[in-house]
Amino acid sequence: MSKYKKKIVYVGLSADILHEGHINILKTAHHLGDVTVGLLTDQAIASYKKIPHLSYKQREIVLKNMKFVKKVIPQDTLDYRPNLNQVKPHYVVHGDDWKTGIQKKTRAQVIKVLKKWKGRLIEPKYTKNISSTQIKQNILKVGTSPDKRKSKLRRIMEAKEVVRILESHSALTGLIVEDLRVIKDQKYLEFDGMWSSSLTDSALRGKPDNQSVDYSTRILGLNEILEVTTKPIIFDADNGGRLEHLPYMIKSLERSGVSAVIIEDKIGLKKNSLFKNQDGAKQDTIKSFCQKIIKAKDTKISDDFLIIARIESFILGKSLDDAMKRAEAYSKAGADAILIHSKDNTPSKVFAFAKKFTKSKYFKPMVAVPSSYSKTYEKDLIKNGFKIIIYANHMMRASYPAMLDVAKSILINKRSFNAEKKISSIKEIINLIK
Ligand code: SPV
Ligand code: MG
Repeated sequence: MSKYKKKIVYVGLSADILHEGHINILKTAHHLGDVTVGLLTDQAIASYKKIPHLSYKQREIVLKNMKFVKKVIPQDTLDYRPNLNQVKPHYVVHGDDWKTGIQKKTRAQVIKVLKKWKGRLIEPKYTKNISSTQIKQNILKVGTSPDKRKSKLRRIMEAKEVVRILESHSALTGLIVEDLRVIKDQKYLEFDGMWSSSLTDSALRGKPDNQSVDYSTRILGLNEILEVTTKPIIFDADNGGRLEHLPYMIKSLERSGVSAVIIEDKIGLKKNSLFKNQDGAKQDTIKSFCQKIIKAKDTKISDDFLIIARIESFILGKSLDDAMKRAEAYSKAGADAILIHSKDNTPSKVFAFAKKFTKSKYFKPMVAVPSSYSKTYEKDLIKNGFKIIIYANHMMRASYPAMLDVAKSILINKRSFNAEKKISSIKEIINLIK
């Protein structure tokens, strides 16, 4: 045994998919001293890239059993400084790939904080042609299992400040949700999942949003989205239909890997909630709607599948008290989250609801659908306590005017050339799906 105390070496890792590049880093770190891995939590990872495939516990087990690793501690933020200030390592080891890109700032912070105790940053050369992000892309191409997909929504809800959902009515729109990534202000932005909307599923088939497109047809369409994506799906189930039929729909959705179903408390011939005129639309009694929630809860197999109750009180001109009474009752009946809907062009009613409900002992995560109050920024929804934001119809609304415009242009110009600058080239479309 050396009489000198071993040096402390800190390595921050996600360790979702371990490859030779990580082994190289850990080996280098191990040569320098005792390795403490700061294992990035789901929250820390979700702040700059996709939520990991494996849970924190699963990733921790792998690392704890590696010979190069002495200790594993959670790193709750992408920022290394809180952990470094505690551990005060002699060395931090990180691949040199973070000199550019989204982690550049993090690197600068590490160098600065290490100076306080004369610690050093060691940066082994990045192992070429291997990256876990690339491996993950390849795995995602193969697909996912229904259980993995289903559990993702709950995990994202725990890991992220807010869950951003975009409407998807086709496999192609599903691919947009799946693949689109934007970096703004050093932050990595993406949609977390898809909304299967009754409105756009109906419009796609040239039918009104009044349940004339049945669940079986919609679930068949959903399968095409499931085939090419891995992100979670929230299904708009209108009012869930008859109590006796509800279990079949719940079972089909859960079997497919859908993460959540939203059931609204309206009865009678269904009308879209954003119609100005809601004459004839009725709200279910609290008792009868709670029976639906209980039936759905009893039917589902896994805790990962969420039952979300949607309150239509504001749509039907009812009071905040009515909405609150319902929210508490639905929560008691077992709803996992509450969607409070409104067709006003300001969020004042849903925010008034949120203010009360966040203080209730029956509080459950809240869902917003800011279609009519679209000027509202996500940050304000977050500040008011909303956890899930659904952009409920925007892919359909984007495609229709674009198609109409091109169709008109062809008619007017009697050739397609004039429309070409507005549309994808044939090459783009061919290359879109590899
Ligand atoms: C849908 O997208 O079908 C919805 C949301 O249910 S809304 O259109 O606002 O009713
Ligand atoms: Mg709907």
